[in-house]
Amino acid sequence: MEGDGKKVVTEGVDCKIPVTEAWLRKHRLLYNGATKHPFIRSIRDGSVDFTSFKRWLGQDYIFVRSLVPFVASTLVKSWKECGDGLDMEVILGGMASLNDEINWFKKEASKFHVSLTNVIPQKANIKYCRFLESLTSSETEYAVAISVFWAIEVVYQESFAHCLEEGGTIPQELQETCERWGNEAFGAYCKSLQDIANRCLHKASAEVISKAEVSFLRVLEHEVEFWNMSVGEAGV
Ligand code: HMH
Repeated sequence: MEGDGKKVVTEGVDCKIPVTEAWLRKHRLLYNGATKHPFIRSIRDGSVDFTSFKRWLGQDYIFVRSLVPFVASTLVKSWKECGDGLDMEVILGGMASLNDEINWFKKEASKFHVSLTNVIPQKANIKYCRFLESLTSSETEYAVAISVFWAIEVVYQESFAHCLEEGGTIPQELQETCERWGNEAFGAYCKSLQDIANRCLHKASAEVISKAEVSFLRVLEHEVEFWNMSVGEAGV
């Protein structure tokens, strides 16, 4: 694993390819697994099972709520590290959109008759939330936290933007869901997070870059497990 990380340092820094770009090239298969999962494909082609969609809705509501403290901890790190305060504004915008998301989940859940008050978090969700919680520590470097935050957001952005691409036949009831994460403004916000991550990684030590890469991979794995869980393939 460490050897892997060192290889990226050379690719990412010496060849002047931004570090996150190097990761995306190196881990393309896993990244595509997270962004073009059968669940997402089924939304895109309209064959989605609504039981799965409702399961995803309830579980993601729980996930988004536990994303908030992680993003808050990243915000604190940005405030401590970044002099001009511009990073903090991007992350603050992210927190504001999480607030909107939580309200949207409530509205959407009532539309689909999903009760959010007694959702039992499933294994994949619990594991993902625990992973996030482990990263809220002040010992987690800003470069690691911001890379993770970018990865979490970009997976949803790419997944739902893929549904909206030409040739898709999304069920009308799910159009709003796809637009929520697939819209251009959300894409621009993910790009801002990626730029911040690249800047931090560019200045980071080999050890921190390696740690950030491992965390990036963990996010992709958790995302795949989260989709699997939504489809109903994972144990409760
Ligand atoms: C599981 N990953 C998951 N849920 C989300 N809402 C996002 C990423 C994006 O916010």
